[in-house]
Amino acid sequence: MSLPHLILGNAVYSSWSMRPYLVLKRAGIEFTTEFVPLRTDEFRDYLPTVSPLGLVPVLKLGSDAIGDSLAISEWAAEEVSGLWPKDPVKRAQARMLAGQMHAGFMAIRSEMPMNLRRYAEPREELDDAVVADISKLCQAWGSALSKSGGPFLFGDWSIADAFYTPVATRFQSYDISLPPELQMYSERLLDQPEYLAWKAIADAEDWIIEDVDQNFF
Ligand SMILES: N[C@@H](CCC(=O)N[C@@H](CS)C(=O)NCC(=O)O)C(=O)O
Repeated sequence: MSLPHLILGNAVYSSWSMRPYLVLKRAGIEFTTEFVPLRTDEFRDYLPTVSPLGLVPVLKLGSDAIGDSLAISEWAAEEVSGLWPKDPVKRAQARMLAGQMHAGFMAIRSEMPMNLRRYAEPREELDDAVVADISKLCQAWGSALSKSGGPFLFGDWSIADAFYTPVATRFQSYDISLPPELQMYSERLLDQPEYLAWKAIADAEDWIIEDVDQNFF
């Protein structure tokens, strides 16, 4: 049987792609990768042939495909223990926070797109909806970290931390100031070997989506 094969979008912009990459790496699962540039004919022609949803990320397992960042992460957690907290309540809470990132924080996602080429460039003005999302997110991070004592949301690193790593890049890109303990957590996420491996791929990537790259509003 061939290795699991993870099909991904641009490392610079695709936050959904980054998440299962971090999880599979942390799990120590051996896998191959294939990056396909978003918003191109190549993507539009190819993805529907490999993914039931026509989106990245998609994990190919032989003739099967899992096409969603959280579903791929759940598959990894079935293969390898330790990706969710052991304690059932903490595990449910970690799933709650990962689920909230997967389904919510829409203003952060749309108004502060992930762009790993952007560094400490604040937006001129933050919409009220973005400010509200940041405040909700800080509350969620703060309460998990104060309960667990850190260093990660539920003590040991978990899938919930993978799901918030792209947010940490946005905080850095858009120079969002955070309370000191949340700033430390955010920086810690960006100091993990799995993220640094992803960042190295992004740094070597020369695909550009102009309206994201030039959107220095
Ligand atoms: N809920 C999905 C979202 C995946 C998603 O929206 N992927 C985007 C890229 S980051 C995509 O494939 N876009 C392609 C398109 O819109 O044509 C997940 O968690 O994987």
